[in-house]
Amino acid sequence: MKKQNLSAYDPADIPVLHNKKVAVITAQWNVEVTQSMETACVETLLKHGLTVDDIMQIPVAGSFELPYSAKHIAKNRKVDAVICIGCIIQGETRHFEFIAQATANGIMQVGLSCEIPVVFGVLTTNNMQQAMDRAGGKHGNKGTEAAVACLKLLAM
Ligand code: RBF
Repeated sequence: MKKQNLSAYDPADIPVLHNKKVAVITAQWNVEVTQSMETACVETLLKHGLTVDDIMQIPVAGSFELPYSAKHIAKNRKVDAVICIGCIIQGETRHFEFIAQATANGIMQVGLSCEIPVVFGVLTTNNMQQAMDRAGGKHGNKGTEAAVACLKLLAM
């Protein structure tokens, strides 16, 4: 089966969008990873018609805070979509499974309940190397992919 890697997307597949407001919420745990994803995400949104004023960048403590803040922004600010960026890395304890599960479920629920696109740009990796490989390394940048997913949903 063909591997899905939207980092190498065809720009022609994505319409240029105007007057769309997007919030990019970024967890600050493993910030070297999430910062790189956020930058790639914002650059991609800017390439496809959004302006700096259309993009709201919001830092939150960790990935566990992403669902609540996504819901808060979706309900209280005039945004057309929310992109959640985070990086959860497996440690010695079971925190990984609890945080990853809650974050994924929570983000999905916000999208369904608020009825706007809420994109899951959260890495769940075994180690830092796997995370770096996906944040501008050999597996592309999942921040770019989150932006592409968002733009495609906004164009639906
Ligand atoms: N947040 C992340 O975004 N990525 C992590 O890898 C991560 N690891 C954590 C490990 C432990 C043991 C704890 C207690 C928290 C961790 N968090 C992580 C933070 C979590 O998402 C959240 O910000 C805090 O639990 C406060 O609600």
